Amino acid sequence: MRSDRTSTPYERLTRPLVREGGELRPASWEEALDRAAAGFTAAVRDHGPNAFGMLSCARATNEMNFVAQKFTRVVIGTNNVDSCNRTCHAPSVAGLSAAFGSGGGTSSYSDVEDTDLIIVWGGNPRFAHPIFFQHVLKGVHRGARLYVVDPRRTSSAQWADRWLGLNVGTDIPLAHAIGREIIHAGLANETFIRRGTTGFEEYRELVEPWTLAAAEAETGVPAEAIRELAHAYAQAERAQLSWTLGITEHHNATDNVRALINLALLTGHVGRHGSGLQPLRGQNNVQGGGDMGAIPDRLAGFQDILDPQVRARFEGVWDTSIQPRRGKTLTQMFEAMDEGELKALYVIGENPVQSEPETNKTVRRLRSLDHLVVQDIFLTRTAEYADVVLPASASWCESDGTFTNSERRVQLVRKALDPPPGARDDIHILCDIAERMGHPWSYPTAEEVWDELRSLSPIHRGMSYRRLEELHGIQWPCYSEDTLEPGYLHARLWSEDPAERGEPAPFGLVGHSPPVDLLDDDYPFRLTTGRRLDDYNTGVQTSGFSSPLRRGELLDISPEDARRLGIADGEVVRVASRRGSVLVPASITPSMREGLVFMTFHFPDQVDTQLLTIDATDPIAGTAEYKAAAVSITKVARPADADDPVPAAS
Ligand SMILES: Nc1nc2c(c(=O)[nH]1)N[C@H]1C(S)=C(S)[C@@H](COP(=O)(O)OP(=O)(O)OC[C@H]3O[C@@H](n4cnc5c(=O)[nH]c(N)nc54)[C@H](O)[C@@H]3O)O[C@H]1N2
Ligand SMILES: Nc1nc2c(c(=O)[nH]1)N[C@H]1C(S)=C(S)[C@@H](COP(=O)(O)OP(=O)(O)OC[C@H]3O[C@@H](n4cnc5c(=O)[nH]c(N)nc54)[C@H](O)[C@@H]3O)O[C@H]1N2
Ligand SMILES: [Mo]
Repeated sequence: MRSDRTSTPYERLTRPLVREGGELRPASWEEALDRAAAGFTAAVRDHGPNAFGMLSCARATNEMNFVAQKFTRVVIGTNNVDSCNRTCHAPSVAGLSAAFGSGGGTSSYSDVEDTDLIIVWGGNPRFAHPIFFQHVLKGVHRGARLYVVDPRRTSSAQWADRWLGLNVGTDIPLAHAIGREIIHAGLANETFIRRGTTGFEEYRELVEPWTLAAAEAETGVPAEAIRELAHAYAQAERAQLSWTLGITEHHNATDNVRALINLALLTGHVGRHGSGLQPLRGQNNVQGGGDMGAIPDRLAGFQDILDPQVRARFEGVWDTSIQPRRGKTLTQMFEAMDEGELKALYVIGENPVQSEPETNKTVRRLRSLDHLVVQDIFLTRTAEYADVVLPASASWCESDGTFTNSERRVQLVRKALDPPPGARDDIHILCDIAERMGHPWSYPTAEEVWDELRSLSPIHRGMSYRRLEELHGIQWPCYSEDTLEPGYLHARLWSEDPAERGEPAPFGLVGHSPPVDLLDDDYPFRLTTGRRLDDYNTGVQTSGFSSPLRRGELLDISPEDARRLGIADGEVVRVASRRGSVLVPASITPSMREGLVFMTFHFPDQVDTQLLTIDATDPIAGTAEYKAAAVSITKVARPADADDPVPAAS
């Protein structure tokens, strides 16, 4: 049920805390660091290094992420390091890697300004990626057509030439029908298919059943709109396809990504200026965190942990041996807590209690740990379960370092403010714990971390701080200090010379699989969750300001459904899934389709949306199906009938 915590702003952490007699109490840095290190040492001694897990912060710098993964691999000796990339774009990385051998988006923001057609598929950049959306609008201003594929008519869709409002979880039928229509209309790019791809014949057979009529029945999108998009995309000289969580937060997310990539392979809309594929990464440095190796299967620069030569290079520089196997993903770390296999967790700048699906399960799992260390700038709900809480400085304004954005551009950030007294830089905290565990590292400046990274990661080698400053950022790959690569990837696939072309991109042979949480008479509404403009993720960093636009958590519902259920605007309703229920004010929203409702997860202290979401995950990437829960909606006759407090609409 609902938490009894109020939505008061979070206070900046200024003192370490340690648990004593069940309560957190203030402690000196010495005591807190000793406790943190002792707990990790004990877990490794008693259960081995794989009983440890690290969640690294996607808001913090590349340098901090590099040190966090090095701590995991060298001080502890495991590859169990991951971040919130798992909850958003791990499927994009997996799908792009399977097709092209590397997991980054293929284009630059400038490609979006200089193109003929832009598809925004399963994303709402007007709210969630406003800077990218400015580039989209520039493209539109210069004549590009804009298509938006989203179950909701979002504020991004309101700028589009055409909005395709599909049923949640039917992206593969829609993509396959577009592919089939392109093939049948003779609009496939035969040159590119021959040179740059494999598996076209199998793909053609796979999509054959998805006629326009079959796709209309499954997706709810009119056949004529599907046909229009297919023809427009295939006939455009240049076209950009970008996607976000509407594609990746599903139990079959990697398949979804492959289905979209297929469309680019079919039309040759990749590997050229103005044509490409763009997953818009979520947190400010989630791209960089992965690039630094803060993921369980890759060392810095997307180098495969299973490759002995790669490991040998890192082992030489770090004077250690790296386990020749993939570590646990964030999802697998939580599952391993159930089995008693994961005993110690170091959480730097993540709030899983409020960001993971099924809150009750997450709390039970964290309670099963022997040792939980949380290093954050605020006392989060996750920190409330910690044995040690360490107050950090905020990377984005209180540290030096670099960030990497969605177009793979590495940019310098400079410290602008001093952290509050008592808080310490993330890298220094990591080094203080490493020292207590027998690894006296010294990184007096972020630049020293960066130079170590450059010595190990070929795609970053040419990016000295001096050059990053001079050029206002550099996109990877950048192999040497006197070269720059084009801003788009995979031009090689167009080459006439097979040797230069290298590995072709395979079509992804993926089938449709509807959402796990089925709709039935008891749970007839499809709940999808996502973001609003004025708030950020679990609300920790945005709870402290007021804005006339912020109205707290709301259930967006179509006027037709509201009328049928007799619900007035602002009236509190009960929303229940097979896992839990919450009370939330309804917001009658004309842009919602019938049968669909929407909530955020920005106000967990007011309404805990994660009580409703389902822990069904993509088997390849581990991402949860946040975008598709089955729920019921009932009127709460009088607030007094409610067995828990009713949140007010404001
Ligand atoms: N203001 C703000 N900006 C943010 C954030 C924030 O919290 N607030 N968070 C950041 C983070 S971490 C991330 S990952 C990004 C996320 O950025 P987005 O992915 O753009 O954000 P969401 O609102 O989660 O989801 C996008 C859209 O997916 C649609 N959708 C749901 N189900 C489906 C489906 O089955 N198919 C299709 N095609 N679409 C579907 C939803 O209706 C929604 O409009 O935003 C980042 N930017
Ligand atoms: N229902 C539902 N759930 C979702 C999603 C959804 O669409 N629907 N989206 C998922 C997605 S895409 C994401 S990314 C996750 C987000 O999940 P989380 O990453 O767990 O949530 P945030 O609120 O972004 O938490 C960030 C934390 O980092 C801390 N922090 C910020 N800067 C620093 C720093 O420099 N150093 C340190 N040490 N800490 C710092 C903040 O104080 C905050 O506590 O949620 C996921 N959960
Ligand atoms: Mo995200």
